[in-house]
Amino acid sequence: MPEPLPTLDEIRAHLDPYQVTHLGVTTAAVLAEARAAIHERKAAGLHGEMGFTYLNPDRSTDPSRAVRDARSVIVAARPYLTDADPERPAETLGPHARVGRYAWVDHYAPLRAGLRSAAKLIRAAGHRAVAFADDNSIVDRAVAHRAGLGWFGKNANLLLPGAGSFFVLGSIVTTAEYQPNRRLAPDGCGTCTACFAGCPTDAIIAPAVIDANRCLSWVMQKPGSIPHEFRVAIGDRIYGCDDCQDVCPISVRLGQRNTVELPDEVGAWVDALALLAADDEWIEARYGSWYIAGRDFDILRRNALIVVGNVGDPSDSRVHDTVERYRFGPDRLLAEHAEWAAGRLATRRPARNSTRNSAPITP
Ligand code: B12
Repeated sequence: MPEPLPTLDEIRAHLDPYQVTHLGVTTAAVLAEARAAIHERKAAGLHGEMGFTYLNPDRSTDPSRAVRDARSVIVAARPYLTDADPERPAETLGPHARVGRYAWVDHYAPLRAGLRSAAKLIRAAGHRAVAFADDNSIVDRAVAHRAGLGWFGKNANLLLPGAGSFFVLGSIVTTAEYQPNRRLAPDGCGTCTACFAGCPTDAIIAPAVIDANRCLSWVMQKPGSIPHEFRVAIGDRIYGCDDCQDVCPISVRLGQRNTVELPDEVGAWVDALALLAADDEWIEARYGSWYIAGRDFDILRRNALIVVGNVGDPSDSRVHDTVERYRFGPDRLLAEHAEWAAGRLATRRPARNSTRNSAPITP
């Protein structure tokens, strides 16, 4: 005998310990607008050669390709804002690189665990049900939007009414029938354009449209050489960029209503020199949950060299020795970035008789 199908309220209660704060339901119909947008942006080159949901847009915008005969998509949001941000380590400890909030700890792991556990309850009732979060199989924001969880902000993030955008999203695609949402969340951005001005690389080219070629989040994930025009703008970032959310008055103010507690060990800052001295195993043990194309950890070393150039102390011998080691090392990509870092450090060296000791970090 199958178990009874859990109600949405029972699923909500089940997800509570996983700190899922918002839940909605939509049908498994094709995500036609997202499909059209992906095709258009791909044709216009705005995807910057990204794979993910752009790999097979017809699949990632059709929930029934993820789960045969799917009827419903239950969409969940989990906050990742915290009450207090870890302080930047002291300058004497060497240059430290900034990590995007969503990656300070693995926020997807508890979200996936909760959704998988809830999917199990639905399967026990005799239905198919599979959990997805940040997976190539489904466009998370599009299902969340249709489930009424939030509106597309001008910064492209999904903003939850009364809560903002500092949320990760995930879903359960199932053959079970749940009552779908019929009302989309109204736009809450109004006339605000703070994110346009706040993006360090002008990557927001129209409301809710990102040119991934310019979005630092992708620039830092993409393999290969980092275009020169973005290297200073990267500043002290190594993974992720929060600027379009950090300048969003709604997300900053309302985000405080939904925060998560973090463990004592949080990866908000990366010791750039330690990373540049480490082997792949060390890097994987600490940052293995990040998206790193091909598990090629030189991508992080490359980013760390940019950070060292931008914020390292030009008179610190540890900084100098690290950059020189890479400059004359065997890897051409890293040597080229180290060469750039050396040049950048030289421009930031205090001029004789000058009181200024660093150039501003502006593009
Ligand atoms: C590819 C991707 C990226 C790419 C490209 C992002 C982009 N905006 O194009 C890169 C690597 C740059 C990236 C960066 C980030 N990402 Co990302 N990323 C994804 C991924 C894998 C696929 C997204 C996708 O397919 N987009 C397709 C395009 C077409 O959709 P869209 O950009 O949302 O566009 C919609 C709107 O434009 C709307 N629309 C169309 N016309 C119009 C017109 C108007 C006026 C309006 C208002 C809307 C509108 O319709 C479009 C289609 O639905 C998802 C995970 C997933 N599986 O879905 C995570 C995801 C979107 N990312 C996420 C996060 C957290 C981030 C970062 C904040 C991480 C960081 N700190 O660096 C940044 C934010 C950058 C930004 N401002 O978007 C979260 C977003 C959560 C949220 N609350 O929105 C997701 C959902 C992952 C998750 N499961 O939680 N990401």
